[in-house]
Amino acid sequence: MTRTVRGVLAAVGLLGVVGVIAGPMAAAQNRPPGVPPGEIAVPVAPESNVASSNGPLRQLSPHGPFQGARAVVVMVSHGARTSVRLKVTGVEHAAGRTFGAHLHTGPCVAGDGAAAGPHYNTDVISGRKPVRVDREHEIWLDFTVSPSGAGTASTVVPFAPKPGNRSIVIHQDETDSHGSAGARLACLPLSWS
Ligand SMILES: [Cu+2]
Repeated sequence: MTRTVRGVLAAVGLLGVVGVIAGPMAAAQNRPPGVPPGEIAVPVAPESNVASSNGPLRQLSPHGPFQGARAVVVMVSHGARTSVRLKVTGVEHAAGRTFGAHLHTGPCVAGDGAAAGPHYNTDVISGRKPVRVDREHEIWLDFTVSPSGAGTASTVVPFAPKPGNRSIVIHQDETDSHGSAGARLACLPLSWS
């Protein structure tokens, strides 16, 4: 197993998305013929795709509550099913508040909220009409900040987002039924190919 894969699996475990990889991991216990003892085959690729990102949030609003905050996001796709988990830390002064968060199509550029583009919507990307805007067709990760200044969110969607230089954008408000969540406050880049 490469260092990269081990790192990603550690991050996945940390975030509690282990259920997603428990199947393949369990399968690996039955060593296929030809795999020497002491080596573990972990069939993560090609049927699974893992993308992750971990670091300081980039600020999209000059005096937003996410100055100095960090986030980690892990996205695991199995065929047409994708699990995404987000954890934000370092927002003690916003304890109790709920923020909207989504996967957006464009990159995460500090000071430029528009660069992130619209929500990643699987109907829009695949040209299906009418476009449905909900948590089944977009990746919504709203979170509420705990007293210790952390927030987590997870979602499972029935599609696999296409690769690109994308971002998780955190908004000022909870996401409403139309997918709106107010001003863009911060973002975390999420790129995969
Ligand atoms: Cu958004």
